[in-house]
Amino acid sequence: MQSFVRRYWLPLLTLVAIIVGSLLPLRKWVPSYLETDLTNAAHYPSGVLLGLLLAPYIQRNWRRALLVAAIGSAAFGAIEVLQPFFGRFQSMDDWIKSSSGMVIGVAATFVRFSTPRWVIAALGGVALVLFAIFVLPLVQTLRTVAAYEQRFPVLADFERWDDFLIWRTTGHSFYDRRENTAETGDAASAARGAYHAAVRRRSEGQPGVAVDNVVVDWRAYRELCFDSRASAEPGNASAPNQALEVLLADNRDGGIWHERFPNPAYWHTVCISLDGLKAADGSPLNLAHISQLRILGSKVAAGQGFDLDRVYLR
Ligand SMILES: [Ca+2]
Repeated sequence: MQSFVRRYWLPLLTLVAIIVGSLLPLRKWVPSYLETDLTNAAHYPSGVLLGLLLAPYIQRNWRRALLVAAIGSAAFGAIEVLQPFFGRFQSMDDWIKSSSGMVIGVAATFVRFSTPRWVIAALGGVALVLFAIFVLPLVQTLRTVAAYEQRFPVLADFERWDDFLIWRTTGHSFYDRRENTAETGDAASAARGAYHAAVRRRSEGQPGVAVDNVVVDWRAYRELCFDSRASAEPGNASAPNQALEVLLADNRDGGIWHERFPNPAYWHTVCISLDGLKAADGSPLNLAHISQLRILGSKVAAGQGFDLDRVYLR
């Protein structure tokens, strides 16, 4: 046993680190908007690493490789079973990520100079695709956070594609970046810049956009303002009666404020006083930790929606 530990201390230490990392209450140290992406991103590389570190034991022996893969998958399964007892989420997906990483790592230990090029290319290709699927969402989230913080207190102006990273559409909505035309060529539209976002529905229903999981303290600001208009597209019969519903949620369960505002078919600015906003249960909204802002239009036919430009705090 002692010689086993002495020989395989590195993979054993890695396994212990993976177990500890999987059971620590991450929420205490990691911002909530990063937790999911961060843990998702960690599973696959840790599996690959463990598989690779066991190369001295596997020694290109298929029976040992199968044994390592089986024991490794069982260990990752056991971690998922234990996680709820340590305040972490249990997920079949996580087990698949860790185990597929392990299988890739173990398979890579068989590669040598004489291995046919196409086998190496195929293995490398699969490893890269899995890496992209599991790890890139974290990179995307970090980019989003950086873009948001750089722009703050302007939450969107749709002059650059960054805003389309930050703002996601809700339900079956989609949106485009549209040029501001001469029709909006007044001083106010000049302040809005050259582009706006056209939020539309793929099928009948409420078009909408939301920004979430990006936490900057809003307490220093008095108002949330945004420029909008009902979709001016031909055949939009609902335009004169359109309304926009604005929803703000803080980091508490049920910490949600929402209200409806008329949205005529011409550009106008809506400003909402942040002073004294209350959640549904009557408690003040926590402006230090707004976790979501959602702007939803009235129910419209497919292809219809609303236009949105500068969303900002002041
Ligand atoms: Ca703009």
